[in-house]
Amino acid sequence: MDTIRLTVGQALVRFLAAQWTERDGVRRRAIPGVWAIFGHGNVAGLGQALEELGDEVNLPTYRAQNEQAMVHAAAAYARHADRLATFACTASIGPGSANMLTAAAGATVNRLPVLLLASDLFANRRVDPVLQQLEHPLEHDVSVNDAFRPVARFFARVHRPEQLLAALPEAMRVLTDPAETGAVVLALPEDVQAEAYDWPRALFAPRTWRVRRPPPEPGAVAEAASWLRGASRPVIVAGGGVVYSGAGRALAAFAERFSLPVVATQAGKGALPWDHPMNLGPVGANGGSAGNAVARDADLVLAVGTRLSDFTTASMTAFQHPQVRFVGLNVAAFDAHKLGALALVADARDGLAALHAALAAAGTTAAGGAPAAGTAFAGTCSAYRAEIADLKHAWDATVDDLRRVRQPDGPLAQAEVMGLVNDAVGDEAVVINAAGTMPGDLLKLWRSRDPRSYHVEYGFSCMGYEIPAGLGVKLAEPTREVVVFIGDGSYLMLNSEIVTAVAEGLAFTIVLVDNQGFQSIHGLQRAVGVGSFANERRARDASSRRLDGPVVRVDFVRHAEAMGALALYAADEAGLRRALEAARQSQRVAVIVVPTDPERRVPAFDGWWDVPVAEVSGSGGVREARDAYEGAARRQREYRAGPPGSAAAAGPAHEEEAGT
Ligand SMILES: Cc1ncc(C[n+]2csc(CCOP(=O)(O)OP(=O)(O)O)c2C)c(N)n1
Ligand SMILES: [Mg+2]
Repeated sequence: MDTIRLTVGQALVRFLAAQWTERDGVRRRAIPGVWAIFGHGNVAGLGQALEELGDEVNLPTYRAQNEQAMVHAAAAYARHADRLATFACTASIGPGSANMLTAAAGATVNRLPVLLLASDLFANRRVDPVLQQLEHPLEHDVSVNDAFRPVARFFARVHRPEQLLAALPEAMRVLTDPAETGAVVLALPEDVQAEAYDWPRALFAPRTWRVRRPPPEPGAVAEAASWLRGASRPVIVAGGGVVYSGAGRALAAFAERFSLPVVATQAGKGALPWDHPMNLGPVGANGGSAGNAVARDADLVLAVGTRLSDFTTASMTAFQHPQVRFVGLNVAAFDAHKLGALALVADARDGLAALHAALAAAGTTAAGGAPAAGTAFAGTCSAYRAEIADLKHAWDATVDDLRRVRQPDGPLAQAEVMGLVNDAVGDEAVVINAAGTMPGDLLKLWRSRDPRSYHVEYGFSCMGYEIPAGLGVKLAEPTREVVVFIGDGSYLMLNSEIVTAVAEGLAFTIVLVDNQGFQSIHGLQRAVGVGSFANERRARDASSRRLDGPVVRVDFVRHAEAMGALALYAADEAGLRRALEAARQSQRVAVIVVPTDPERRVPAFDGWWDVPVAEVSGSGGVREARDAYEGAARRQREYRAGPPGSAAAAGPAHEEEAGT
């Protein structure tokens, strides 16, 4: 056999550089780069290999400030690249690798590929314990990296070099499979990384991973089409899967042809342009008036590419029609079957095209052999269409009104800030956010034109995702304008990748909304009957002994400036306009600090979120909140058992008798 002698680190570098993905005839590098923070666990292994071979094979190394952040950056890159490419991340043993854990879970929750090369303790155990080794008294092979197992979609500890021959193809298969993807972890002992082996040369030949578009089962398509034809108030819920599969055009064509309203989740927003006549805006706990109205009365919900999280279902209260039925179109069977749905396990784009064709065909036969109406399905009835148009019109007017600046002299309301920023950067810039009050407000108020222009991580809603995601998106599409919205709380948690943006010359705008604390949770806290407690950024008061003293002032402008950013303060409307202009002209990362009034909040539009309130309490406020909670929870529905009487409906045409 033709072999080449390389260390495990060198073999990994050569292998990763040779991996490609292909979809719809477009081929691209699967792993175009590596994020790294070195320590003794990887500096002599993978670090040596990246230095010696990285340039030769065109696998550049990016040096982050925080391991969690580099995994966020990789996940954001993958999301912006429709999951067709991602970064590898190498971290040292112990704390370095453990720091990747949070973002690994975030990637898996959001169904985004990231390849984590976590360094591990000596396989040969000549040194035991090595610095930073977790010593388990009973299980000698346990390390901190075992904590990745529940959050990873694939995990392999490579004790011997030749194990890579089995592990690498599995890792690539999971990374490039749209249904299985998530965090892939290779735990690499410090000694093994530097160990040499005679590898078959074929391992390093270019290899292309075809990203599959599984077709739907014809029987399921026919049944779903017959359900749609029979529905009088159907609605489509568009999730992230619509975006990743590039199904925007198929969705628009389908919705237009049959006059089907479309509502969006956080990951699906942007699948249709905001001003598309069938786009009724967001649905669920953070939904708008139009989206939640059609959802409430829908008798058929076609859920496409969505995980149907509690925010989408408004904690199981969004869909109130007594006979509501669900069709789940999803590449992952796990998601397609949620809410007792008729499952179409398929690629979103091809699944929609199949449904489109089935509905358009004349004389479609309904499931179970019952003939449907003999003519082609023209779409929903005119009364429903008129209702859709009215709802859309009213919702657009509400958004205009919420964004309108009422207090130009400041402090601005968050909604006003969003309107001003959106107007300045347009609807094609990428907006990024993840946690706090902003995801809900952006979902309602931000206007995006295309699927990549809205990037809010709301699967894990991980504080600290925001700025690293700016790096990831900028690396994925350097020419597109990027605006990162970040709260003061998230900024204080993870701001250090500003230094990386400076080092890499990545210019984007960070809008830091300073409302002096964790105001989302502060609002929630008061809604569940608890008073203000440990959420605002306040000093400990000497007499109350609580954190209700004066606000702790933080000079965010000087802080950002100290890291090398262009830093600006925008106290009012005119100031924000000026700062946005300066930031957009800037060749380096810019931070605009905007103080806002936390009490001028965006209202809810019939959206509810289940946050259980204390069942007993000495506080009247808590007891009142509990009563309100119990009242609201009565609207929760159990969808998974199926609509009432559904078992008797359309059974199969022919049933085989059970064997006797
Ligand atoms: C890593 C992490 N820890 C805790 C939370 C829970 N949490 C959600 S929002 C929030 C406060 C965010 O504060 P800030 O960034 O200032 O945004 P604001 O709520 O004020 O809009 C917290 C603590 C989280 N989402 N992520
Ligand atoms: Mg805040």
